Amino acid sequence: AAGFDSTSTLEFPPGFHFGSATAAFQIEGASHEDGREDSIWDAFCRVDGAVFSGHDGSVAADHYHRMPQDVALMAELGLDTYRFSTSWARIKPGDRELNPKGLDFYSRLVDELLENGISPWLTLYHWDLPQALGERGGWANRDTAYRFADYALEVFEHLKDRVVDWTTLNEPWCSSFLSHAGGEHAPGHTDPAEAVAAAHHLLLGHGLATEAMRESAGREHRLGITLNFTVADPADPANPGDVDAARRIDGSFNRVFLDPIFRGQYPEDVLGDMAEAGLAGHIRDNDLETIAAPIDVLGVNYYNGVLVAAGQDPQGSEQSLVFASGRGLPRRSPAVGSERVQNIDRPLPRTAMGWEVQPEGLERLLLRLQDQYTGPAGIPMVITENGAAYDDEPDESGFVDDSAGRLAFIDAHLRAVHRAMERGAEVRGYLVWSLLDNFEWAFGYDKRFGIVRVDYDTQARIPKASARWYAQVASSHRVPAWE
Ligand code: GBH
Repeated sequence: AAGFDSTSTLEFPPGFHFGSATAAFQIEGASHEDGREDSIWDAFCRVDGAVFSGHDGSVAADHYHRMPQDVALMAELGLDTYRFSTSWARIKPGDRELNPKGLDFYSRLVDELLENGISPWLTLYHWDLPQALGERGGWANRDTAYRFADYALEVFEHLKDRVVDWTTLNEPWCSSFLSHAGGEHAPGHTDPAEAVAAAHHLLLGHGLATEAMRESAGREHRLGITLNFTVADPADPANPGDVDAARRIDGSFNRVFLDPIFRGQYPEDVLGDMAEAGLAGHIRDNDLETIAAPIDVLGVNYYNGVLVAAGQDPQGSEQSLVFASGRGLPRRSPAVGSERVQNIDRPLPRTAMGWEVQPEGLERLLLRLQDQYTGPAGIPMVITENGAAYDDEPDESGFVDDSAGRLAFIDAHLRAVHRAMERGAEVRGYLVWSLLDNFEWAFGYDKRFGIVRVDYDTQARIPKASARWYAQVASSHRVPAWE
């Protein structure tokens, strides 16, 4: 792997989990079968210009109909953990009565996994809010937090006999700032005031759900949340403006969620940065106690870091943190309170998403979380997502040799995890994003993150070189030296 030290073989402890991750809307399809109703993403996909080429989730990787084969594939690859999400719109469509057929799909999935020796890791919310709740304001409406806790408890009651690992939310930063301020994700709004409301209500929903599930849980259950992290470094560490830019990005991406969850308070500087958007106005008595309900594990999603400098208000400029995805909807910076920050390009390799490949950022992130958050709380971390999109070029048989891209990326990040563990970070597992090529949100099927290729014409699954390599890693608990 060019640029990374990959010359040694690394051993992971025997109990370390190697698995993969997916999300309901990105792979299932069958969007109106067996009582599933619209989610905000089904509706967003119908908005002109919202998703690349008008792609939608109606078929996706057809996992709803191919679930047993997909589980068999994971077993063949020797993966011991599978992180999936349940679709709220399938289980409790439109916030009505429980839909038994929707729930039954996940019950069968769990059985299938257990029969194949794979531990289910269940995420309750990976962005597919029922559209009926979206129409009532979605996460900007405080009531959605209570509806989420109701739904979470119902799923928990039905599957807690077989599922040990529970995650409330996947990446609340995306469901608040990217969705309500950045305009990039459903519902595609560009209102900072709405985004801070959504962020607080997502945290509240997480706390309420955690409290409800804890009440009903046994000692074996592990409850947690998954956050996405952006590691921000100042372009010039001696320039106070650049240092402040990095502080703001850290605040508006990372600490705005970490501090309420682990310390029961929003950081003062973040409250200040988000004062204009009105963050503090949403906090009611006891909210922060609820949000700080103890958790058992922190899910860490890491893709990239950024180098930042003080800048002008980036509205409409090239220099903002707004991702250059080239679609037609109005956008603004998702980084509420950090608008006057500019992104500085580094001479680093990039993935097909344009994200810089910076494995060393993951090492520092894990050590920092261990030191400041999870360590003091006495809980471990699991990498619940890490992976990369590359422009795959299949041969005639559909095989993709991604050894110089995705495989090298995963190799380098596993090495970073290993270094962090050697230096004291308690990391219990690594779940690669993703098992299958899938619906990459606003990018539709144009970006492929799978270690297994999906041929969208035939729905054939073809393991890429990275999948074969990862299978070796999982079975040997070793990352082999690069040849
Ligand atoms: C995850 O989100 C999702 O959980 C998953 O569903 C998705 O398919 C997967 O990643 C791949 O996208 O450098 O400032 O431009 C990713 C969250 C947040 C990661 C924004 C990259 C870029 C920030 N992303 N981040 S910046």
